[in-house]
Amino acid sequence: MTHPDVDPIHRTLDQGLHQLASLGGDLAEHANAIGTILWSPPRVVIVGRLKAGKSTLVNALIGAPVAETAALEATNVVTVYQDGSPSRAEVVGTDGRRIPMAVQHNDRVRLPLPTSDIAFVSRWLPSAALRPLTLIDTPGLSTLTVANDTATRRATIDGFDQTRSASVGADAAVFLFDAAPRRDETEFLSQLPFTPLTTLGVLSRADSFGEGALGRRDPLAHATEHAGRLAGQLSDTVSAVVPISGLMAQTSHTGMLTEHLAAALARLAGRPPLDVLRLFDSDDPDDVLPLPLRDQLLSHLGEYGILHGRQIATGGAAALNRWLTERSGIAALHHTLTASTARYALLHRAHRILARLDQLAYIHPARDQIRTLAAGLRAQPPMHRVTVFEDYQRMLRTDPHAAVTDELRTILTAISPAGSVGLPDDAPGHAVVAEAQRRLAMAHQRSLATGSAAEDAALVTLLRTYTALGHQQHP
Ligand SMILES: Nc1nc2c(ncn2[C@@H]2O[C@H](COP(=O)(O)OP(=O)(O)OP(=O)(O)O)[C@@H](O)[C@H]2O)c(=O)[nH]1
Ligand SMILES: [Mg+2]
Repeated sequence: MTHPDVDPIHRTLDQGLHQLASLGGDLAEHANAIGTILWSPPRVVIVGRLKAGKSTLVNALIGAPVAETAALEATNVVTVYQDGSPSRAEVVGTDGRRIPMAVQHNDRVRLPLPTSDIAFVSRWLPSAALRPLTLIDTPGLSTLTVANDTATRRATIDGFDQTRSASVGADAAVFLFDAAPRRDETEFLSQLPFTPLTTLGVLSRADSFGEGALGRRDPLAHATEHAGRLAGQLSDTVSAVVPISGLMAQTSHTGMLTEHLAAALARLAGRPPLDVLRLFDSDDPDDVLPLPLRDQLLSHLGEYGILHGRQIATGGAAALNRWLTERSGIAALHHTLTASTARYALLHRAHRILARLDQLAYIHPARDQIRTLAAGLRAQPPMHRVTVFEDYQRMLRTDPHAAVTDELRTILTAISPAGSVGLPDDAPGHAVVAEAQRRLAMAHQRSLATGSAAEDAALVTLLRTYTALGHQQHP
């Protein structure tokens, strides 16, 4: 992620907010409030079906067991995890009320309001992992638990339209599913204000994928293959699908694995696999492995971790931890999240800031000055990418399969001028100029008869982009 000090979008927005504050009156306060968005990391919301493994993954990403994952207990409030000291929490009511709460070490947060009156809980904890991204855990989507569904919807969808006090203000989503996502899940996702660029698919529970630990195929390899297929099928929804065993990642990343557990697991090395699983299926006392230890191994490692990790466990907890980390898929997820999803989440965050300015211009007596300021901000060269992103977002809603939508996405994902016009990154400069001019002519042609206001705006942006590319000297 780009450091805010050198990120030109960040710098431009910061200057804009200073200008806003200098307009005087209560605008300094407004500038400060909007500045809080600018100075906090982009926010990634984790969504998915009930028991998909969301909280487990949140713990693995944070590196501490802070989110509730008890097998019988579902997450029932939306919780925002952000870096900060001291460790504390604040409940935000659906009426906008904020109630601070102390948090005891490793203690559950006791909620001061009924869950139906809670918009979300803000939870601060000192964590380097939360510096680049704030993570938001949500109650699982399910037709069976309407109350939980409502909480997630309110915080992620409805909050955007209404007072915003009930909204957690997310910039990107991690969408968790096992096997294939169901229709109601993809429908829910399509209602979120995200794009495929700001939505990362995660195939969860990869360690029990397909036939599971005893199947003919390795479930992790099978899940990887399936994730690739799903990414193709879901390309209208997600940027990629990453397979993950949240359980193995959580155990290896939160200090849950102890030398004691590794030694217990090592005692099973060499036993036939069926014998091992039979032992875990029964409640019989066993001299080699007492019942409480068996339960602990199962809840920390799962069947796959037990069967395939027991030989490795003979080398000790550190070796087992390394193996769990490597097999879990957490590194790939982390990389995609911070290198790709976060990049677009930053654009979404800039969009949220501009939207707040627009909203302020709508209600404030100094509306003309604020409007001029916002327009001036949008016209600055570093903000061009944000405009492209906003147009892309609008086009996805209006006409996702239009050629214009595709061109906007190409520009957003390009890493070179050549890429922006759909050419290979190493295409020669004259070819880039020629293609930009060809696209410019096409955009002119198309702007004579557009289908919507969104397309009008998008074409203005495309014309600006191609005009610049068509005049430049490209190496
Ligand atoms: N084998 C296996 N089990 C997992 C994995 N991830 C989560 N689980 C188990 O699945 C159960 C539910 O996990 P949670 O992380 O609480 O799921 P959730 O999506 O947060 O659930 P809700 O908040 O109730 O919607 C727990 O018992 C986890 O230990 C995984 O990758 N592999
Ligand atoms: Mg949960």
